[in-house]
Amino acid sequence: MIMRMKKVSFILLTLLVLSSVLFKITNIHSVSTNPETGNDLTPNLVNAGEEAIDWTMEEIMSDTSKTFSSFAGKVVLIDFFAMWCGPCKAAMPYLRNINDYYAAEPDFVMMSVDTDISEQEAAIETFAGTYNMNWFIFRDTASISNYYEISAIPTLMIFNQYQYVYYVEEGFGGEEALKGIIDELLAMDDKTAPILSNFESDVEPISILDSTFTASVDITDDALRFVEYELTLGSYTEGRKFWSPDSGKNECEFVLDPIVIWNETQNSITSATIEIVVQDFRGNQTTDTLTVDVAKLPDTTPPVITLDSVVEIDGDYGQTFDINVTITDDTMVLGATLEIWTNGKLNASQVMTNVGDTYNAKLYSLKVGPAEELVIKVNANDVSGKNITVEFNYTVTSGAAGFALPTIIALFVLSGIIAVPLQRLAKKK
Ligand SMILES: [Ca+2]
Ligand SMILES: [Ca+2]
Repeated sequence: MIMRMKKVSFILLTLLVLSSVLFKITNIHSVSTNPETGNDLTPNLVNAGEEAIDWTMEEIMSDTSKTFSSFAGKVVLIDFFAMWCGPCKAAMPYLRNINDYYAAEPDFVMMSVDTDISEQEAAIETFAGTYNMNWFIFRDTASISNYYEISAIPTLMIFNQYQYVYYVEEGFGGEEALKGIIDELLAMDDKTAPILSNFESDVEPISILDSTFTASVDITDDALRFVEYELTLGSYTEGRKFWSPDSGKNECEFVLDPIVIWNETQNSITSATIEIVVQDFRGNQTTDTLTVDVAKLPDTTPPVITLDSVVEIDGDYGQTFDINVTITDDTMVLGATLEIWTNGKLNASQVMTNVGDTYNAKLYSLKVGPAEELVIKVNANDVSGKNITVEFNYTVTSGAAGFALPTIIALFVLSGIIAVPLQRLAKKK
């Protein structure tokens, strides 16, 4: 019976804590300046793995100045709280349990940081007595909650012995979970640097037609602080950093712009390098470099454009034209636009959307008369910058929706060729 009562009250207390964990700060931390020193602090969304900021603040109960760097070598738990915060108060007995549990552990230290610096020292001392806070207490005069972008309290942060952020938790997730993380850090050896193997790309060679690829690597380590990739292709570089990833296989997808590959291969670049930097939570670092071939593909002809269909749809405010063309190229079409000209004037234009080789434009409410002669101009460019415009004559069917190819005559611009580069057309005008 007693056991059951204990269980029930434990569940109720847990529910109380969980139901109100995220209590939003509304009236503080809109400033990014330390109110006492006037120094600017740059707000910085913190990731597990990032370095801790050093600070100096006065510990309220002992009236002594402490710096964060003086706790190097210890696992540090910081509880961000305010006295007006109900969920913070609800978490205090559990924090007290954690502090008592590690009372004999020299490599652990706990502290509560009051995020509301309008709360006075004397009141905090009374509060500390009420909640048996027998650990370090600070008023956040160094604005570290601002630096770490704490937006809700309680927030708990755990730093490892090397002063890297190891864990961040909004709300209070539970005494046992926190003890599990602290134990993990106290037991962590992590003396050896990360070991890398099988660093490879799933595509080789990369080319303008095969420009998306994934670099992967097997990593062996106790705990990774970050994995960072930097790709270099001629003058082009692209970097990616993953904070605190799981140990094991690590992957990074690169989606290269075909134009970049085209330009670099024109400059006789034949390979890309990917440098990887991996660091563990002790600061041990391992690097490796992967070289991936890049193929230079010839691009000798401009895109070829054929008109597939023109469908007219009657509307109250004009005719809607739904136009499909097929565009192919010896390498890659980068984009296409369509224009409709009436009586030598531009009537409407649109960037075409595509699915595979089929490009579509849907132009709404065009003012065109029955049997009016239109010129449909389609411009396409390929990856090497070859640009072409093809013109098609079209006679409006005046409302009769349907496939209209029989009325289309391709306009000859040069003998034997139905298309010329746009620059040439422009010159003729
Ligand atoms: Ca290690
Ligand atoms: Ca081409």
